[in-house]
Amino acid sequence: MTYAHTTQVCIIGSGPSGLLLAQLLAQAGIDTIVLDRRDRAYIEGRIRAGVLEQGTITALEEAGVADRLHAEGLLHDGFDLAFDGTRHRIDLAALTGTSVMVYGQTEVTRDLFNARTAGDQSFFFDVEDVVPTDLKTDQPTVRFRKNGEDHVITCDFVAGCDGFRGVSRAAIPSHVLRTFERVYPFGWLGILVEQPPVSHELIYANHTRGFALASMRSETRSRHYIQCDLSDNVADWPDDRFWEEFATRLGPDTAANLQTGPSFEKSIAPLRSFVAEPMRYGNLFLAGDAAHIVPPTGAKGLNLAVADIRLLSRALTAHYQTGNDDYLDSYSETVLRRVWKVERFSWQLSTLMHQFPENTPFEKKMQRAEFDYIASSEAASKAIAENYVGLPLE
Ligand code: RFL
Ligand code: PHB
Repeated sequence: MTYAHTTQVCIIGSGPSGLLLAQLLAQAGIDTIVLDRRDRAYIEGRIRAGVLEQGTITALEEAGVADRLHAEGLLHDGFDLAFDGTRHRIDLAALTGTSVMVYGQTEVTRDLFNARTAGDQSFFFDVEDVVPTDLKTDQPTVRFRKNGEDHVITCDFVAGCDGFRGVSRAAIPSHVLRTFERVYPFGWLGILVEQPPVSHELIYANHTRGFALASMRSETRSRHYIQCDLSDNVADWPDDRFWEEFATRLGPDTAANLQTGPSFEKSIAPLRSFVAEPMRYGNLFLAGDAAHIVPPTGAKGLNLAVADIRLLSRALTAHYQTGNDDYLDSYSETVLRRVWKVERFSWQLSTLMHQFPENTPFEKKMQRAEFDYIASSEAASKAIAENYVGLPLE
């Protein structure tokens, strides 16, 4: 037997994109069903992004889920770029009049889950074999299996919020979809540790031995990263080895403030730039990592996903409340214009701040000259700052 469901918008994926869309649409009185192949505990446990742009904070405020963020988030007025031990502060507040907030993706996700009532039947977790079909019709369907039983959802729209490895993007025929990709020849090894931050702001460091980032989640919890080889495993990096390498890359002056301790999370993430065009196919709309990936150097992945959702929720709300489809029709083009600018920034900062195995001495000199230029030019610092705090929505 097949269980049949009907809704207005079927949302595939309950990461930050899918959860925020569900919340914003619910506020507009639009009915949704959200599917995820994982469960809530797994989704909340994924340690990922840590820096929120002002636009992301505004979106979370509009969604009614910003109380804890304002109580517990850390406002940052700047961050440091460091090159072989020389530090240059990017003064976000002075250069742009805006700050960013340090508040983990795990917390954003938990706040969004809490806003939806527990046991809400518009969520299906642990689903398998999700297949969106009939996307070019005005009655798309999404089939899936749960606990060995078949389900089919009939809807008006499908929102593909299922991340980079989801099924939504793959449902767009290859003659329609164009993809653009750059895979970087290294990864980031990240640890979480119950120790105070090295400095009260983030430090992105390029050292001859590779990149390092000193970040945080609170006044007592730090998140640190180092560039590692793609072939490395977590087991290759016991805590002692991590701390020694991290301290070396930060340089002695900064490392003097480093407090080490046992890590309680350690993972390796590859770095990738990726964009899929278009972000609409019939009544399927892609958002977040399902359509684009940035390397984490500019802290843009989560913020970009939230920007997509603000535009998608506006478009769907206009459709249901006024019958106006202009925003739906311009969604892909509007979003992609901004996506490419953010891709450019993330790629530029990644290119500046890492050691690339293929770099010749000339390219290393170019990196150093770019850093010296940024450090000596308010215009160059401002260009970094305005991208870091977040470009306008459109
Ligand atoms: P997500 O968070 O990947 O959520 C997608 C959801 O879809 C589900 N899913 C499916 N559900 C049903 N059927 C299927 N076939 C499905 N396939 C997948 C998944 O279980 C999941 O729950 O995408 P979303 O919502 O677009 O959010 C995007 C952000 O999560 C992402 O941009 C950032 O986390 C990127 N990112 C980072 N961004 C930063 O700004 N700073 C960081 O430090 C940072 N670190 C990271 C990251 C992404 C990582 N990934 C994707 C491997 C570190 C990692 C490891
Ligand atoms: C983090 O704290 O996880 C973080 C911060 C800034 C980045 C990337 C990751 O650019």
